[in-house]
Amino acid sequence: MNDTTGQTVLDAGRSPIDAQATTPLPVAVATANSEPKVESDKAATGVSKPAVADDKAAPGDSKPALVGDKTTTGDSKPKTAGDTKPTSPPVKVPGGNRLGLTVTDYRGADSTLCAGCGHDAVSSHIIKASFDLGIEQHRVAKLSGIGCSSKSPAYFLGRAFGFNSVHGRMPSVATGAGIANRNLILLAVSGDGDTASIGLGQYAHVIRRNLKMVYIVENNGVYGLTKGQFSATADLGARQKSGVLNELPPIDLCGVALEFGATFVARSFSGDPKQLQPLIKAALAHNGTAVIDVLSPCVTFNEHEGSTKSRQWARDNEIPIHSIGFVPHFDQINVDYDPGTVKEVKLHDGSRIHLKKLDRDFDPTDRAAARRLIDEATREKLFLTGLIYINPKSEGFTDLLDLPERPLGTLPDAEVRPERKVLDEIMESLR
Ligand SMILES: Cc1ncc(C[n+]2csc(CCOP(=O)(O)OP(=O)(O)O)c2C)c(N)n1
Ligand code: SF4
Ligand SMILES: [Mg+2]
Repeated sequence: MNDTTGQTVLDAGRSPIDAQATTPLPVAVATANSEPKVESDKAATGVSKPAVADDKAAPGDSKPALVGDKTTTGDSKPKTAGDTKPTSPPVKVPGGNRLGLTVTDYRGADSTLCAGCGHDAVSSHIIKASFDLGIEQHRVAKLSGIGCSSKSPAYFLGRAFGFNSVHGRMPSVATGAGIANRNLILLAVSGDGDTASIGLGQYAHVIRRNLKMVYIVENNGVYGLTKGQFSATADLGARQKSGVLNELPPIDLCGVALEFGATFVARSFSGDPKQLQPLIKAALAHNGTAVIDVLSPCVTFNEHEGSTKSRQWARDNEIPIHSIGFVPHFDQINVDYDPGTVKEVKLHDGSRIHLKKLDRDFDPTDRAAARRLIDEATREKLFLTGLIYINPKSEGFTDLLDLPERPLGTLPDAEVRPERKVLDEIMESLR
């Protein structure tokens, strides 16, 4: 994922969504083929293709083009990971975003997941959020481990870079990528097995380091890929389809994230685009590890009565703690919220999160309140969703490391390899 061209990369340390119109990507040429029509809000129930919730764009069917694809118009020069170098202005496309791209350009390959899988709905929300923000895909590294959830990065942002790691080891790969190129937008998708079971140690340390990344857990309470065994997030008393009872208490991924020092903790449901899409946008703007624990039902192995991770259960039990809006820093629109009922959280890049109070008075910048909320949810068996905690002044790991402005991956050999003489001196000093 390194920039192998040695090009100068400008504006290191800018926000992922801060490169307004600096690096327009090639615009896909419409072809007569393939991509199904964009679906509306019902997001991926009964379809195996990530539908794009709330989409009004996508004129015509256009197949996503690869970076540097010869069939594209505009700037067809290949882009390198994290490159923020300005090129030509965006080509205006009806219904296009600030880069001149349509929502279709943010899709990936056709999904091979089961029809109705919650993970496809999450992919559709990532597509829509990235389109809305005008994310530059060549700056994105999609990261995952192993599982149905971890397969899903193939189904969104088809022009981005990607790395499918060993089971539970995605955070290490993300850390390496983020350090090698601080301009990368790290967008990780994991599962409850990948994160709460085999990967719990890695989850703890990436959060503790506060690596700037979006960490989405598609949580279905089971190991979907290996046919539905309980994971460590399965609720006490939950039953498998076969009737097997779970007798172990669950690990609450938001609760432990707070314990590990997380600076952004949210919980949502794959079938709630109005809440999940602004949360994904806020996570992309956050300077640190942004955890979003998403209840994402496995319709094949955990959709029966007795499951506490089914679509019906989530619909019947979801209690949003606020309604959430996100205004990116480049958008100057006025938000129509009554004063006194809204909490505004300003992020380091100037983006704003608006939280409209519902039935409870909750301040997501108060860590102790966040802990109480999670305790209450566990005690009362409530499925409370929304932004649970955020530290708007969070400092990401690469800020702490005193790295040079220029991404390490772009430094020439002469600057990263010590001369023979220097190595000899080090060896000598160790004798
Ligand atoms: C080291 C290792 N151990 C076990 C497995 C088998 N395995 C593959 S996926 C998986 C669990 C996936 O569960 P989860 O992360 O919840 O993803 P889901 O399929 O539910 O989306 C397991 C145990 C493996 N691939 N590698
Ligand atoms: S087995 Fe479950 S988690 Fe995997 S694709 Fe099917 S529905 Fe989704
Ligand atoms: Mg799972």
